[in-house]
Amino acid sequence: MALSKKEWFELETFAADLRDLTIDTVNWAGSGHWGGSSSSADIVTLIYRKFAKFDPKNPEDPDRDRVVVSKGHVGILLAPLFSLLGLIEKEQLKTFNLTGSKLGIHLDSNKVKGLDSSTGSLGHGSSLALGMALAGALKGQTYKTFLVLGDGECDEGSVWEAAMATSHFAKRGGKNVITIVDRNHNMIDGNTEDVMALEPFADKWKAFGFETVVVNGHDIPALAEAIERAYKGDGDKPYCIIADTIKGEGVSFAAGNYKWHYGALNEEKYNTAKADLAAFRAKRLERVNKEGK
Ligand SMILES: Cc1ncc(C[n+]2csc(CCOP(=O)(O)OP(=O)(O)O)c2C)c(N)n1
Repeated sequence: MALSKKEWFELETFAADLRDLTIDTVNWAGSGHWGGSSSSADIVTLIYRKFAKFDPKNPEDPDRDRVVVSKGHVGILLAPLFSLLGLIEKEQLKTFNLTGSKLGIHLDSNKVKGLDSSTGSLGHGSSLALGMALAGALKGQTYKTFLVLGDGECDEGSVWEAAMATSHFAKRGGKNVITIVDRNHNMIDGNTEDVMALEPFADKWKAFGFETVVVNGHDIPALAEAIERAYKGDGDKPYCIIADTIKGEGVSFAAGNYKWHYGALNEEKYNTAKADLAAFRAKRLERVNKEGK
């Protein structure tokens, strides 16, 4: 699928606004999970703005596509996302992770309209997503369930139990799960290959019965093409997209640095981050202008 220049531009702009509002939220909160938020920003933009049947005006529509962001420590990405979608007041973001706020560091689906699951305890989202897909199939519903995993999260054995079950139950609904792994190569305390080697990662997903593709997770048209294929879902297998990303993408001092898994911004760092993100937005929009049709 070729995105039109207009649509590509809109998606880039949304992703740039999302990174910008996320860094603002990190600043208001005093600290936050910037690294894994920025690496997932293009993935969630494409899910919510392009592919998922999800109407923010009717977020509880029983036929909506479901979304489980299993790497729930990126609540600080999801709250700004829901704000941009019109489901959370921007002012409320200023209370993120403060005592008494509805917006905890890991979002609570009982408090945030439109959020399909409370996540944060890594390794649980895969089973939740599969359960949603199986339940839908039992009820004769055809919705898809997007599952976003962290790569470090794949150290959890429960991810692989659920993966095995997802392909085993493919015909009974498992195939409606679309797995996207944010492969940013870093986790909380180091590079994934140093902490617990994942490679050959794509081969593992293939061996667990998934139609697997590796794609640049910051290239909107390439990622859109991979998601479109998974959404269409030809064949018998569930799909896994390994989105190759950069932790902390867009901010010079954080990009590729696992130490920016979680961090606090002083005024100087905040100003640098905002300037970096403005330049990052301009660079990506320049590509749209050059290559878009
Ligand atoms: C069960 C569980 N163990 C440990 C943690 C603490 N923790 C939070 S984020 C994280 C690293 C996750 O790495 P990854 O999935 O790669 O996330 P990303 O780099 O994309 O932010 C850990 C260990 C947790 N939230 N849940």
